[in-house]
Amino acid sequence: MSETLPKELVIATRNPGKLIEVREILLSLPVTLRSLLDFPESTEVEETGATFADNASIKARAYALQTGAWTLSDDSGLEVDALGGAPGVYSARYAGESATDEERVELLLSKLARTGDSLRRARFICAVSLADPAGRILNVSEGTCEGRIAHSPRGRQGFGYDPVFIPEGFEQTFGELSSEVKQIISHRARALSGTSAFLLKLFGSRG
Ligand code: ITT
Repeated sequence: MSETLPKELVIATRNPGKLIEVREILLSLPVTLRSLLDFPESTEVEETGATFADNASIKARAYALQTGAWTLSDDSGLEVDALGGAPGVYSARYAGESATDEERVELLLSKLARTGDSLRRARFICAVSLADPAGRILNVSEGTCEGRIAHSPRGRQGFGYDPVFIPEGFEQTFGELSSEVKQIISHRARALSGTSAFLLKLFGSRG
């Protein structure tokens, strides 16, 4: 394990929606939060893993080595039961590499056009991986948010598939619910609570 405690933590994502959510959740940690915007020379890392945890660790390790800093990476996506778990780890590339969030949502809804309410069960999954500056993975935490897919997009909050995801216990989509609600029940919030607990223990044991 690295000799020194992290003073800075790089949130390694190129997704602005994720960055906002991760930043807000980690704000109270005693570290300076950075993003890849502070490292404009960093190059994109290919996600070749079969699972969210594999991809989160591939990105955390690679960006830690590129930036020389403690690095946290999020890999996340949507699993839809009626589609056999798709789009899963391919959530970002579902409608092709350069597609927009709207195009991905449209493709998803078209695949579910004949699927009734009872079969629209889905979940968001997030894995967050933490690497030290030497690229060693020190912690991987996962979180899940169960729900179902709406019949059409609703609301402008959040990002990605949020306008068509209705979390369990609600009738509104994440696009309609306030960001405060999402920041409590989301897959990302749940994964990051594990990461935060790990970091606080690290600070406590060596601070
Ligand atoms: P980075 O790899 O740079 O972090 P990315 O967008 O490529 O950014 P992923 O590979 O983890 O990230 O893909 C995540 C996909 O799942 C992407 O299409 C997101 O829009 C979607 N997604 C993840 N979390 C989401 C959330 O909280 N709400 C809506 N969509 C989400």
